[in-house]
Amino acid sequence: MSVNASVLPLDGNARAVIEGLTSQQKWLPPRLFYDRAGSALFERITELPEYYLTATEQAIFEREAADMVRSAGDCPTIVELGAGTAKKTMMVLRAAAEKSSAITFIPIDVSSSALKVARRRVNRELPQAAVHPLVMDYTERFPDLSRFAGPRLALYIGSSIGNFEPMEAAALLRRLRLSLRRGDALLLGTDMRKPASLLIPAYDDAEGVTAQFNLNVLARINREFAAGFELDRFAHRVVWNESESRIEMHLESLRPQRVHIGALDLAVDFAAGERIHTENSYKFTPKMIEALALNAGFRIQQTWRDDRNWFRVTLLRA
Ligand code: AVJ
Repeated sequence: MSVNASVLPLDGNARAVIEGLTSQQKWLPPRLFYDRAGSALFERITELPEYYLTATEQAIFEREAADMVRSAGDCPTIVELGAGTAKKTMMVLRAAAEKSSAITFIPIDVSSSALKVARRRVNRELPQAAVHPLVMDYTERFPDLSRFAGPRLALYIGSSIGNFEPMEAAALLRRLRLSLRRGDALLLGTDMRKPASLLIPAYDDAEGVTAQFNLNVLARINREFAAGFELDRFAHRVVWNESESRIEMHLESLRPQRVHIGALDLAVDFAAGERIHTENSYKFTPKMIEALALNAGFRIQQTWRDDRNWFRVTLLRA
């Protein structure tokens, strides 16, 4: 395989594609799912009957948002990591707006199309809130929040933290902790461990939307890096990894094949049955949440859950 021939510095996505597809165990980072098409597919996933996560967390927020904001205390600045279209966030924002006279909402996401929807939604439903969307990859760097009034409430919901391995997740929250001040708060949403018979369908739905979402990462590499992936030569695979407590998504090559990635001057060989590991989605126990919080320099203040105990929202205090 050859190296990139261009003299231009490679951006983070290009570097990830090269690193991931030239590794022994091939992988791609889950943030690559979220281009315009992928963000739209993710929105469809959240509406699938099998994908219980969104509706379950939504129900927790519907019932408890006022209590969460009461426990968090006065927080004029609300910052959300991986905000997406900020649908679930509205309930927290509304409750916060009732307590603080002026609130500022800073949604952060890698998807600019999703953030446009978020901004429009907040402007329409809560015109008194100031919105400052930031298009950035929060795994690479963190925004400077010092110019925004404190205390701050950070939101990291939807079990997005579940995409990271335990060490990375702790490092990410530690970095978040450093951009906050002592006394600031974090609401963390986590999908809880449950039987594989419930987990697998959530990631392998009958309609095949999650399969499309997974395969879209190859379509994106075709579009953005002039690659020649043929999508019908790969299949969506879902694995429950019990010992690691995570759902894994893979793309399996259905035959031996070579794929050229023009813009990266790269040729990638696949054996039949070889897989690209595209996502981990950790499923938490209370102990895992506790370890994560303590590792990152937060203490657990309060927890809210749904009636089935499938999902939790935990208030952490910096
Ligand atoms: C947005 C990371 C929480 O892991 O459940 C949905 C992404 N992947 N279906 C998840 C996802 C496949 C989702 N997170």
